[in-house]
Amino acid sequence: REQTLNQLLVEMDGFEAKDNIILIAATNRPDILDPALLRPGRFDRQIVVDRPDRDGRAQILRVHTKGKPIAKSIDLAVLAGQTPGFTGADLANLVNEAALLAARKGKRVIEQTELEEGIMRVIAGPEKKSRILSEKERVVTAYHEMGHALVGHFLPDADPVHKISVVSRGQALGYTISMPTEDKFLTTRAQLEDQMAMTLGGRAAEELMFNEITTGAANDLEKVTSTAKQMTMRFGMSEKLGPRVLGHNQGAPFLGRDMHSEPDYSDDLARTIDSEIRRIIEEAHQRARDILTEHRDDLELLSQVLLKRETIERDEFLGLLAGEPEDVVFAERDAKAARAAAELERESDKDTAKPNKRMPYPAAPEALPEG
Ligand code: NHX
Ligand code: ZN
Repeated sequence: REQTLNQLLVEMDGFEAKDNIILIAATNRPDILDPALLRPGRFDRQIVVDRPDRDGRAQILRVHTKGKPIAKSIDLAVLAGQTPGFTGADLANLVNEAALLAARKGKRVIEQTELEEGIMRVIAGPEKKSRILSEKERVVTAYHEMGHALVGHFLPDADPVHKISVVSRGQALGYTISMPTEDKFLTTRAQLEDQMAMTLGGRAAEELMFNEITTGAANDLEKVTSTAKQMTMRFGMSEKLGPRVLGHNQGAPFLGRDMHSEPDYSDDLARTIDSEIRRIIEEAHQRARDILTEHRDDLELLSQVLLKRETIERDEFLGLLAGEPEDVVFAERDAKAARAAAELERESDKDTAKPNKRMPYPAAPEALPEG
């Protein structure tokens, strides 16, 4: 590595102003670059490539859908709005997944359903229909997910609930997706607190309904612990500790150079940090329990609907909470499913007559990791 660096510096020193050579390089470890590389006359401009914003995502989607048969009804700006936090690679991936799905179904164009499934695959991985849960596990999963959803719904500063599902995807037996309404650059303390309560809503629902807890909340607990730790040690959000940073590498936790360096605070402060992290998590946990206790009827009713329907979309969730009967809430989806089934029937008849009228590029279903 040293030799590469030295050779690079030597070569760069050979440039004359008249050579018209611009050298561009990229790294995802800016923290460990040798300072010699960044001196004037060497790499002297830095362009930070952040995650794209909504407009950036629309433009990236334009690039990745070029040459792919996208239905005319698809608005890439809307799709960009449905993918906050996605990177360019995520967007490329979602379009590719959607194209494969459309091809596999023998469709001529990629439609909204395929794009939505593409989004879900990027967020949570492909569906694992083959993972068969026991009835008890399905029930626990439904209550766990509905716990997240209800706590999120009743807290003003949590992101709105987008989709709730007990269909396995990737590592997860179920999931609740909440999404910010717009790109966020700053997060308030209230937002972090509500987000933590929502994340603990799954475990809290298990406690209230079954007086028993499971290993399933592991990932939720990791998220909550990390948030509470950052609030205390990085964002100065503990009144007891004040607006200060505690510990090293707070700027880039995963890029840290010296992972095992000494703490920069006393043993005494370490105890306070621990107790603050603990207090923040316990308060979020208690808030989740309070909300679910208050809305226990909703929890029971909606969890049963979730068990039956497997996935609940935002509008359906709001309808059910407003007291609309299940068959009314799902009328649109049921009608659409019936139409799609009829359509598929007709399409497959046509395809047998004219087998060449399929999508122009090869479907590669065997390339998809599907459980
Ligand atoms: C297992 N998975 O490992 C099974 C397959 C509480 C109903 N035996 O919190 O599925 O138990 O709201 C990355 C992402 C472990 C790493 C997810 C490591 C999940 C998901 C455990 C639902 N939904 N948990 C959830 C869940 C599990 C796990 C992970 C991870 C459950 C819960 C996983
Ligand atoms: Zn969970």
